Amino acid sequence: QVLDISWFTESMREGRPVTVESRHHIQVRDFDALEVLAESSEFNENEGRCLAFRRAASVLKSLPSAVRSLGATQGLPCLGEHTEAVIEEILQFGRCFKVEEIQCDERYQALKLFTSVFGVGPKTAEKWYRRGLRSFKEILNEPAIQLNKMQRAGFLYYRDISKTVSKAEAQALRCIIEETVHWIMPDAILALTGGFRRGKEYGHDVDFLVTTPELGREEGLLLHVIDRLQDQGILLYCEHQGTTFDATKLPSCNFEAMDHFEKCFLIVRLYEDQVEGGLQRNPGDSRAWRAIRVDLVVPPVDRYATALLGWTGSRQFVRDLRRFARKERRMLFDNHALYDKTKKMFLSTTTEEDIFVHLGLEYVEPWQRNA
Ligand code: 8DG
Ligand code: MN
Ligand code: MN
Repeated sequence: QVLDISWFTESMREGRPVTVESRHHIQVRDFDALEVLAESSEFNENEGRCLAFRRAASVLKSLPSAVRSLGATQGLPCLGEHTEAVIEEILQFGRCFKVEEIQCDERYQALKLFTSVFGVGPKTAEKWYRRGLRSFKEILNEPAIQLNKMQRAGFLYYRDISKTVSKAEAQALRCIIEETVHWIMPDAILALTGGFRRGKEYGHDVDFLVTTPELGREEGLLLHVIDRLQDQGILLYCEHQGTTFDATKLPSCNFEAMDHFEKCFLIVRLYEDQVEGGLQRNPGDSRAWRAIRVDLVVPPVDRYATALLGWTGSRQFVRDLRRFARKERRMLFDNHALYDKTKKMFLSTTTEEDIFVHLGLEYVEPWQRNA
């Protein structure tokens, strides 16, 4: 089967971001193989190669149907020789030996396991691996290892927060957060962001944006929300970061840069009876609640649109869009602002649509941003 990809290559030639609809997430194997290669490159600090594999995976994901012959990938952009070789092998043998080799590699296995803990990044994981540690048990029994507060929570709630969050659970959390925020400030604005806004059925956490109709009234709101969750007895962990936002700064050129808005990373308790259809469970679980990771971000209202776009993701889509803005439009944009380098001015953005208009792109719906 040969795919008609002319529309696709045309739009890619213009440097447009790849759009991927959420329904394509059911397709597997080739993307999984590329994800293993991307991850392994990340562990080896080869960022360029890591991005190349992720970009190739998102191009494959965006195709209207699965690749069944090598001919079908001819002319597709972003597929380097490594990726071509992987696809060829999978098509021919049903598996990729390089990928299997990585999956059997002791270092890859350890780093993957360690970085699956909330609060443990590749650097810490590497440090533990170099010490000869290979399992959670060894880490927790090693007296010389000092876990920080986030990592302790990561281990404590590991079983719960490493299992997926369902749409129904995200919806239940939305109700809890909404009620809490509106109890404090009835006209506050709350939006569900992240993967669930993109229509995903499952996620690893639930992300929200909170702001106020008038600029400045958001100050102090998040701490109040945190207090209130604490009072309800459902706050299991909280890391609060104050704002370091500077309105005079130009948007970052680094496509990976995190934002400077006030935010918190939480672990929240969700009860069975709050979720329609019940909780996602591990076999043998009998508790009436589970722990869930929640992110709350509070941009000032005049930065709401850029913040919403950034936090809706996907990471890959936003990275592509920023690249397009810089390379094709001489514009810089991040979660804080959109800046036109030719006109040397900030462009005003009230809605996400405004951002696409400024970039000269057709609006891309959240559910099409699953690259
Ligand atoms: P998932 O939770 O279902 O795994 O997917 P997700 O919702 O797309 O991923 P996420 O890790 O929860 O991040 C949501 C988006 O937020 C993602 O595109 C990256 C973006 N993001 C920012 N700033 C920050 C930040 O400071 N920390 C994190 N973790 N994500 C951020 O724009
Ligand atoms: Mn998320
Ligand atoms: Mn998140």
